Amino acid sequence: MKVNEPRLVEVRRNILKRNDMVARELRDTFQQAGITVVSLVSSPGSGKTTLLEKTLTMLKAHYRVAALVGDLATENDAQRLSRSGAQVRQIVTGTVCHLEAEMVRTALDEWKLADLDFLFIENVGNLVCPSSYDLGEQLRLVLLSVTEGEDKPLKYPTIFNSADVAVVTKVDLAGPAEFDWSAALANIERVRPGMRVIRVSAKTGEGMEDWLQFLVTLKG
Ligand SMILES: Nc1nc2c(ncn2[C@@H]2O[C@H](COP(=O)(O)OP(=O)(O)OP(=O)(O)O)[C@@H](O)[C@H]2O)c(=O)[nH]1
Ligand SMILES: [Mg+2]
Repeated sequence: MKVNEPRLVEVRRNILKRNDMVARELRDTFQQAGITVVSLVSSPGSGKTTLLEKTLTMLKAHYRVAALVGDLATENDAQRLSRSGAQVRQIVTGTVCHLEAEMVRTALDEWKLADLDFLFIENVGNLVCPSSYDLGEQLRLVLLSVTEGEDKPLKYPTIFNSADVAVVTKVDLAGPAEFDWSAALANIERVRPGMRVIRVSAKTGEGMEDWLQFLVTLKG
């Protein structure tokens, strides 16, 4: 440790190191179980749960699906997702603004992962904290709704950099929100060159076929 380096920095570094170790174990476990694990990060209210509600319902016809969902408080999102009939568990984080690998491991403790095809993990709505915490997922999605403004990738580059694919949500509202598609796509490209962008409206169903096809392709 460097002289005068605050102790807090060291504590944080240790937490992240420990998280990475647990995440690596989770990734191995998921791989051995043959389960595809997809996590979702975004700002609060950008449509994670709504997209998952539709996704679980539609995938359930052909795949065994489940979800974990993190929030500081309430079981609301788990209740919404449970309506799909999928196995769902809420992780209540209290004051913590992100999910950690250990929380995921504990939540999955009694689950038989080999009996599942897909597990979705909805992170706490936040564009900052979740970016540093690997959850052992195969794919991380960052959602950006058309009502948030096109500049979010530029303001929160780390979350876009730590994700694999961007999903632009609520596209049914693009017109009324005067969403500037070319600016948004250019901003994503600027912070994460080559990033794939998927466009959906969980409300109207626009783009949902492509989205589901993308997920099915992930399974190989
Ligand atoms: N018009 C429109 N509204 C949407 C769409 N998706 C979600 N919403 C609305 O956006 C609001 C927030 O949606 P949620 O799915 O709860 O968002 P979230 O990202 O899960 O929110 P947190 O878990 O609190 O971070 C709700 O009022 C939804 O009905 C969409 O595709 N179109
Ligand atoms: Mg939610």
